[in-house]
Amino acid sequence: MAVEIVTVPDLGGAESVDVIELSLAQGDKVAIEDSLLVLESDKATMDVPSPHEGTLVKYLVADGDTVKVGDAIAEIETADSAVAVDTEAASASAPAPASASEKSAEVEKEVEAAVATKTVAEPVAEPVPESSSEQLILVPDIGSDNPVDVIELSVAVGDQVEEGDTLLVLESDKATMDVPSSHSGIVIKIIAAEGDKLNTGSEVLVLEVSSLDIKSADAKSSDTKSTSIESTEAAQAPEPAIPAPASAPAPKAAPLAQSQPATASADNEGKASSDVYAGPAVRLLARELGVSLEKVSGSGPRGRVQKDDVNDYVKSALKAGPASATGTGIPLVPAVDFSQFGEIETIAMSKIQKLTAANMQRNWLNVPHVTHFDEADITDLEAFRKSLKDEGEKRGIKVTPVAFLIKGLAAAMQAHPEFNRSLAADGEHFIQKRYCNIGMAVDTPRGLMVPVIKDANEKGIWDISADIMALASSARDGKLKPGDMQGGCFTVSSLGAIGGMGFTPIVNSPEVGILGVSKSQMKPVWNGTEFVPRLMLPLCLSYDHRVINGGDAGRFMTHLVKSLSDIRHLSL
Ligand code: CAO
Repeated sequence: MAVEIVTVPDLGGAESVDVIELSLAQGDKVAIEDSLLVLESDKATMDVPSPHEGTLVKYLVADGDTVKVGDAIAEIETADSAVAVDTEAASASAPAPASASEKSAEVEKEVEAAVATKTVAEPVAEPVPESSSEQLILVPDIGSDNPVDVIELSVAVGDQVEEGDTLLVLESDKATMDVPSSHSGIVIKIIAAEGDKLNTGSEVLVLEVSSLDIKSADAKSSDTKSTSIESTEAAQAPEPAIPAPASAPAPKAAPLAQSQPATASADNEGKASSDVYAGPAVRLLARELGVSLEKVSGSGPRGRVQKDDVNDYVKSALKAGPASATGTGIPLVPAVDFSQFGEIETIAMSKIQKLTAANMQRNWLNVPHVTHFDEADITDLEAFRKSLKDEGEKRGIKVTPVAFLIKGLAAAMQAHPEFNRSLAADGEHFIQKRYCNIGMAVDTPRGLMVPVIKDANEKGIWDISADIMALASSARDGKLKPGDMQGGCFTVSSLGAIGGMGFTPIVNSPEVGILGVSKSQMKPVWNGTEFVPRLMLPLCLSYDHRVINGGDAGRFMTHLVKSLSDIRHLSL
């Protein structure tokens, strides 16, 4: 065990900087490269990564202190006493710290680039012939050989930009920087794209500039002392974007306490993410979590977004549930205290009821439903079914209309295979199933269960009826096995024994269709010359309109109605 003192690394020319955030708490475990604290000059904000692994004993500075290179900032208790305190010493010491020192050296280099950008590269423009009106803008010296990400393009083709306007925002894992325009002009071509990795000298965009603007930019560039930008066509150096946005006072002009209470939170709604006041580590975290920084309120000094703000944003998004996480913005139903209106009892939902509730809500929200209504003349089917009664008693099988429905559905699905599809997870493919399993909703005391009749297309009425009986009784007795409820392609929900004229069942996604069946009734039907009494069965087909069109549904239902009305079709 040893206690190591961490000091302020090379600030790349900045004489002193402010401590604006202590990233850890006393006693926290710290890994190499974890941010210990955040420093801010008037040009950049930078995380100071830990060169050691261990436990934070204490900070030797406080939020708001001004520090300079070499100042002690924290004590870290390490297991390995060989770890050196400063990065140069570290590079000359043990192998483990060597990797830290390499990284620290890299960090220093990038910090230098971020902090000292003004000295590295004041506005520089290439000598351009007076007649030229197109200006190719390149990435200036970014102070590192490592490519950096384009995280935001701040202009579009056709935009008028003024000299100094931000053209795009670059980000390494240690610093974020704006690339300002070296000229005024109109953007006529954008070469770089968001997500590209760029190096010093990479092409950014082309501006159309007036020759006057070119001369004025040249005049400025001739005063420049820059030595790093070799390209004659480079834009002016990147301005660190992390410092406070224009509205926030610079630290030296207005100390934190005077500008805004530290507890104030900044509403970043409506800002571009590059305009949000946040450090590189926070930006990296937000990117990793897929959080748009402009949606996060900053609770740090001057509204700076901190890691906790990003984490809190994610937590509240998750708490709000899938509806709001997926952006559907479903408002919550307010909780009501019903006891104020009379006596109440709170009843715990069964596991099945909870699952059903979640599945119904998921399917209702995800599937664009349409319900198609029709009725089948089952007068002959019913006469035939009744004729099977004696045979059924001998076999111990009761045949109900549901068996014919399942048989009819399997045939209709074979004739119209789009009803035996699912939408692939990528939303760009259909999965066509070559098997045909039909789920059957069963009303049980514990809730709704949907066992599956396997290979319904290969079974006759006796086998299907036997399956219905066995599965319905297992469901009611709570004896269904998980395999009994898996692999369904389509569902039938029969309320025929209960009543009703029709209903709109909810598709059991990822299936694409469900057939609701209501109670058959004798109705007067016009046969062309007279009204005759016929037993009519109401059918309600709900389907996923992402996969099934209205025409498909009409053809499917017509096929089904025809085969139920004349069951000889089922034998074809
Ligand atoms: N019209 C008129 N009578 C019908 C009928 C219909 N559409 N369907 C069935 N029947 C009659 C049968 O003819 C039978 O009567 P008989 O005994 O006189 O012949 C009786 O109803 C049988 O009913 P059942 O419910 O015992 O059997 P079933 O095969 O018709 O249905 C099952 C099985 C499991 C589908 C059913 O019991 C069930 O649980 N249905 C509820 C489904 C449900 O809850 N859906 C809603 C889901 S969304 O909330």
